[in-house]
Amino acid sequence: MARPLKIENHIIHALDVEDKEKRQIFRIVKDVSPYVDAIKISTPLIFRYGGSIIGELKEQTSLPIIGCFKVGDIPDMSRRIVKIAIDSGADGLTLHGIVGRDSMTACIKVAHEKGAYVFMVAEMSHPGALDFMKQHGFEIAKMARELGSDGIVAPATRPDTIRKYREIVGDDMWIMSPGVGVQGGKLGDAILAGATFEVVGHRIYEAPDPKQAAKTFCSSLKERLAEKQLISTSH
Ligand code: BMP
Repeated sequence: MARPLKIENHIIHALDVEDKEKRQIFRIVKDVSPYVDAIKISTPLIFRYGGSIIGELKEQTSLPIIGCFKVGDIPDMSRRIVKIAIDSGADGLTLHGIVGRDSMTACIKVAHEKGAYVFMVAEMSHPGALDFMKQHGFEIAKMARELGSDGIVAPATRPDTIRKYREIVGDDMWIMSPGVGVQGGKLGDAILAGATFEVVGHRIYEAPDPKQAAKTFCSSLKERLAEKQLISTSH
């Protein structure tokens, strides 16, 4: 059974550190865990260390590990990717909604059978998302809701759009919002617009002291939310 994703700090750390040695990676995970709600890993870490790294990370933290593999193949392959990622220890996964309903249905089915959760990417945070993806983001979010996805991914770099995403998915789905920090998103903007979690990568793992960086992100975000008296979005 997957580790539950609790909403406490509203921050997910993107642990994109395949260039580091394992002992450094484990140190970061231990240090940042009190200040974030989940650890998100991506494909480069798996290529470097293999799928067993997920289990090793889980020995360092009690937080859930989200495999940000943006699964987006034909239904049969998508299902197999989701299955093997969860069997390797991933508690949650990201899926690429743009590939369509049949693949997403297959992913969600196997993830839920195995007790894991999924975030469907509706719109990405980088400028290239404006080429094709943004035009379909709201439709993808609607599909995510209809298919029973647990959450969506929407950009912290365009916080204004988050309001519309929240309207579409309702109050009971998570919105994970990447793009805070190096991509230009400002800490707190996405949450104040309706996101559940903001994703922070570089600004934590590349900081001279990742623990201090995570602690500062956590307290700054809490202060900002307290100013606006925001009540946590529950799942
Ligand atoms: P950073 O805070 O260092 O920019 O990291 C952002 C993380 O969020 C990366 O792991 C990236 O793959 C992920 N991400 C993103 O930046 N934009 C998206 O639209 C979707 C993502 O998963």
